[in-house]
Order: sequence, then C-alpha cells, then structure tokens
Amino acid sequence: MDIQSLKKEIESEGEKIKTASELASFKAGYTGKKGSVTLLFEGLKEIKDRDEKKEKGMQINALKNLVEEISALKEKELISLKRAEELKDIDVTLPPHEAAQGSLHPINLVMDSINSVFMRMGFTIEEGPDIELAEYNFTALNFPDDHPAMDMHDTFHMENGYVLRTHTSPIQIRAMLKRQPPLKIIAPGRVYRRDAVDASHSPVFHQVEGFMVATDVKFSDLKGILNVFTEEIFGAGLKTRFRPSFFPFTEPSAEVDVQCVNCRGKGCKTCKSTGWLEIMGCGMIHVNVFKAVNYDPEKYTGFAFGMGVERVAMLKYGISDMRHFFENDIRFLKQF
Ligand code: 2U9
Repeated sequence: MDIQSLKKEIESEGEKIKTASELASFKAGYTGKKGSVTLLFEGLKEIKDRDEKKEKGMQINALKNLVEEISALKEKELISLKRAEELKDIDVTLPPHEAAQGSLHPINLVMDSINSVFMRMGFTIEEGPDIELAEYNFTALNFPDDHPAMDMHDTFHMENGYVLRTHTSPIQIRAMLKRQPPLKIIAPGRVYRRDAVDASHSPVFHQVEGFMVATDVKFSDLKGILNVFTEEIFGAGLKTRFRPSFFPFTEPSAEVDVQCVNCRGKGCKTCKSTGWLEIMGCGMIHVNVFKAVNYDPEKYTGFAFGMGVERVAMLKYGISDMRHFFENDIRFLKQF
C-alpha cells in the first residue's frame, strides 16, 4: 500500500477505536514489531538512492508520529469515558455526610474550665511528676509517719522511697522549694490511690488543687476566691458554706459545700434532701508545711484547697457513675 492510502487508513481506523483492546491492536497493527509502518521502515534498506531514501524515511516517520498522536488522543478519550461511566450513578449534588469530629474528654473539659477560672483570678498553672518522692507526698505535708494514708493498702509504693502521688500537693511543695512568696498556684493532675473501682471510686482520678502564700493571707481571702469559683463552675447565685474538718496539711481545715445544682437548695434526690453538695476541702496551710520548705511561718500565711475533678464533673453534668469516665463508650463521650 502506498503511503498516502496507508495514512488515510490509519486515520479512519483511528476514528473507529472504542475500547482499550481496540487501541492496543491499532498500535500493534501499525507500529508494533510486525506493524505495517514498522515494515515500511525495514523496506528502506532496499532503497539505494540517498535522496529517495531520505524522502521516504521522512514520510514513514510522519506516519509513525500520526499513529502515536492518534493513540495518545484516544487513550485520553477512553480514560474520561471510563470515569464518566463510573460516575454516572453518583449524584454529585447530594449534600455531604458530616465527618465525625473528636472532642475533649469531659474530665479535660472540666479541668480546663476549673483552671481558667483560677487563671482569671491571677493563679498560674504548675505540673509535676506522677511518680513522686514519699517525702514530698507525705512528710513535707505534715503527715505523721504512721498515718493510715501511707499504708500499703492505700498508696502505690514504688522503689527507693517513691510513690504514685496520692494528691497533687507535692507540686506545690516543689514550687515552694524553688521560689519565694508571693505564690498563687493551681496544681492539676492525675492521682493514684489503692481503691477498688465502684460508682464513686477509681485507683486513678484527677485533682485540681491550689494555694496562695504571701504576707497576710486570710481565711476570708479563701472564702472570696472559692465563692467566685463555685458561681463560675456551677452557676451564679448558688451559695457556698464551710464546715469544720481536718487535714494534716491545713489548720484550720474546712469542707466546702455548694447549694445543690439540681434543686438549688430546696432538697432533692441528688443532695439526699440536704440542699447541699460537698465539692472540695480547704484550709490555712499548716505551720509545719512552711517549716518543711524553710518558709518563715511568722512572716507568711497561706490558704490551700483541693477537689476531685471526677466529682465536680459528675455534679455539674448529673452523672451518677464514675466508671463512665474511664470506659470511653463513644455514646457517652459524644454528649460533651
Ligand atoms: C500544700 C498545702 C496544703 C490542699 C488541700 C484539700 C484540702 C482536700 C481533697 C478533695 C477531694 C482531695 O480529691 S480529694 O479526695 N482535698 O480536701 N486539699 S486542702 O492543701 C494543700 C496543698 C498543698 C503545700
């Protein structure tokens, strides 16, 4: 076949290509090993005249380029046809599914809001190690050597005088050993006690403690600050009351109640008809604690307070079982 007719044939055969396999045989038929264009190249060897050989060579090359152009074009066309076929049953105008989004764990949520209330009152956040010196966890806090809290049954004891901290108070001991008053610190963190799991106990839970040390800090300063705190966390207008209590590290000590978040003081099931909920402990820092960190108890006074974050969260959201916080059931977590 002469070159002109072959060109026409390539063009019309190219037009007809509808599938990937037709495209493959088109390519093979012209530029494959035994393709007709390939064979024309081989025929060039027979031509002796240099000019004729050159002229013919250029024409065959043009044919080869034509096959390649048509193939590339058809390949593109077939890909977009295939894509259109795949998409024909998909309604691209449908609204999208909402992507699942994570959220803060309720304990972190509550801990963050407790921290931020105190930060607005000028406290700074400090953290410390979970594995703590028994010295900082107990002795410096005026626990007597035979205090039941230090018992093997109540505390996780580690090697070489270390314990898993049973409260975040040692953070504040470390702060006092490092710095001089005035200090206003919030100490949030995870704490450990050898308790069996039930609706209101867990061997791991969270605390936020805080303290202020300066010259002339009074119990009334503590009351003012805790009033602001309870109104911010539980709601404006809820009153607090202070009942005498005992802790080794504070003297005097008190238990703090807030009016029931559910009935606002009238009496209901949540507050066992008392109208009050116990939310935290507090007191004036014990003289022996100041002595342990070499602060002059004649010069400085301070208040301290502490609360369990799980308890605050349970009261705030009306959750009756602490185990919900640790089981990570997505249906529970989704609500926050
Ligand atoms: C230093 C001195 C004193 C922190 C305080 C409490 C009272 C308290 C409990 C509440 C429920 C612990 O989570 S709980 O079981 N805490 O009642 N904590 S005063 O007193 C300190 C802290 C640090 C140096």
